Amino acid sequence: MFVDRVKIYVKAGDGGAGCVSFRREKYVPKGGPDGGDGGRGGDVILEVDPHLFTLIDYKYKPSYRAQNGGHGKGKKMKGKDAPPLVLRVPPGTVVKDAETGRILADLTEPGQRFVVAKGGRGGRGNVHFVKPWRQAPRIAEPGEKGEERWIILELKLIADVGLVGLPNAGKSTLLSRVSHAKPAIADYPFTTLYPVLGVVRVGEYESFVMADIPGIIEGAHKGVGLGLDFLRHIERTKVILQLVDMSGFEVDPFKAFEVVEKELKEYGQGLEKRPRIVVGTKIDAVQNWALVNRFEEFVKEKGFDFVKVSAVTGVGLKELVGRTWRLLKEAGHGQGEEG
Ligand SMILES: Nc1nc2c(ncn2[C@@H]2O[C@H](COP(=O)(O)OP(=O)(O)OP(=O)(O)O)[C@@H](O)[C@H]2O)c(=O)[nH]1
Ligand SMILES: [Mg+2]
Repeated sequence: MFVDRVKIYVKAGDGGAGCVSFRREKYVPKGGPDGGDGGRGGDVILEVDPHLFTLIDYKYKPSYRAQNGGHGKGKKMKGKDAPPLVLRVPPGTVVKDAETGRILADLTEPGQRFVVAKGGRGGRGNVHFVKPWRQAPRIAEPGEKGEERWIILELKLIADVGLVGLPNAGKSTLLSRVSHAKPAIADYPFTTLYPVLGVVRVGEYESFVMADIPGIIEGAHKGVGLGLDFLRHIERTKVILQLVDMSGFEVDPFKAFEVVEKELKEYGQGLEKRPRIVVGTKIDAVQNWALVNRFEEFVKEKGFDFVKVSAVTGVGLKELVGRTWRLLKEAGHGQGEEG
């Protein structure tokens, strides 16, 4: 199962208490104070693990507590510092404060860390409280409380290129043809229920990541179908490929184009202004070429590049990858990422 939004509770460890203690030695009836400090409570840390792709682990366990620091002891012994509690998250995890909705961190790089709740400092032992007028202090500090908060983890996948289109447009089939990804493919709408990423090779050394998301239908931005939630996963993409079924069996391409265009707009993140290529799919099964030609003109008038492909015969796939790559380059792909 794919989970891309969870609400969890995190609590850092409390600091250990400082100790009240006095030296006991032979022949020294009243030894001085020797109570040690408490140890630090453990932080709760989020860390990006590049091998994770979902937040599913957090769905079933919504609460996390780091250990408390050890209490101080006699003979000036300091309590043990508690280890941090490290929670692994997939790349692309946005961390929000559940109460205010404020974004606390956007975790994208493998190994990137964020302290989401800070452990409490240990309390000072009674050795620190000696004053000229108070040689035998019976006081020590309690440990500081560890921070606690409710947070929302929201996954926005990191991909360079996003595939959008009506259900059945051929998105998953395309991804399976240009990458090693094995998304579910079937002859009915809403086959894809969660995003799938694939790496598309361009030549020998270069590649980009393509995201297949569930089909979009009219009203997706209002929560109809599956589309709304998943548009989030193309928020980070630099290029959008809009797939339109050209076979003419089921859908009118003009209508198909407008529906998706509208949903991209309504989503509200400027997705409709992203560099985009319109891809005419299932070109091997075209019923009405006049319709295809009219649609091509319509798309070009709108200022988009148009590529005709067939995942069955392979026609146009190479060209599509090439043009996508060029558009990515223009959008600044790969800059500063080498080395
Ligand atoms: N003839 C032909 N059929 C295709 C082509 N590409 C996809 N199909 C068929 O179209 C149907 C839908 O393909 P999918 O790749 O599952 O479509 P999708 O856009 O991922 O659909 P959802 O996941 O429901 O949004 C399947 O039966 C595919 O075999 C193509 O190039 N030519
Ligand atoms: Mg699909």
